[in-house]
Amino acid sequence: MRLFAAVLPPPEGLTELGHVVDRLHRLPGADGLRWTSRPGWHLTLAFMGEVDEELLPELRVRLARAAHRTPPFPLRLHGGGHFGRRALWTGVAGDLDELRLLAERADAAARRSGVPMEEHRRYQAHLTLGRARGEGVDLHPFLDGLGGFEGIRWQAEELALVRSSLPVSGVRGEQPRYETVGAWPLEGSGAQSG
Ligand code: 2AM
Repeated sequence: MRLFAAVLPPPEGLTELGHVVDRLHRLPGADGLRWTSRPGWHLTLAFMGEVDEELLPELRVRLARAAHRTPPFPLRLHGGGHFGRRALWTGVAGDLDELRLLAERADAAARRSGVPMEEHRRYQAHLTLGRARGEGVDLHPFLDGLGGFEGIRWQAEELALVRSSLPVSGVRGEQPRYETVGAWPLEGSGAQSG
């Protein structure tokens, strides 16, 4: 199954972001983006791709350990950003060091469980809001619309393992379905350890 590790913002944070994205939908050019489905909004920590079922027990144990070592930490959704002309996202502020460390631990947990992980890119925390349907989509109006966005502050308290099922229908705009298949509380004491 196709899996990734993530932090899931709380419903209040997502509702608030939803109001901002509603406004983006009304901007000219909004049809040029495939907007991500709201129930699936997440902050990816580590993307694993297809994972062999037989690796799951060990993966779960190792993700639990990663969560156990990480203390809860504050985050908020913040502003906007983009990857080239392809992806529009909202960013994150707060304890980004702890978030990055959790991402590294989730990546290491997967790797040590035997999941062939891609080479490390610099971790850029983001929540994808839309992807360009084609070339030449101007993301500036949407970035402007996200510019002043400051979400509520919340406490990241859980590491989630999410299953992504890709659409098979071929219907235009259909989104992957996301299902949380595991969640472990962050229960570190705050002293950083590997
Ligand atoms: P994205 O939002 O920037 O596309 C599920 O697909 C999640 O894993 C998405 O948040 C996606 O990030 C992230 N992801 C990271 N690397 C990926 C890859 N190679 N293929 C698909 N998704 C990837």
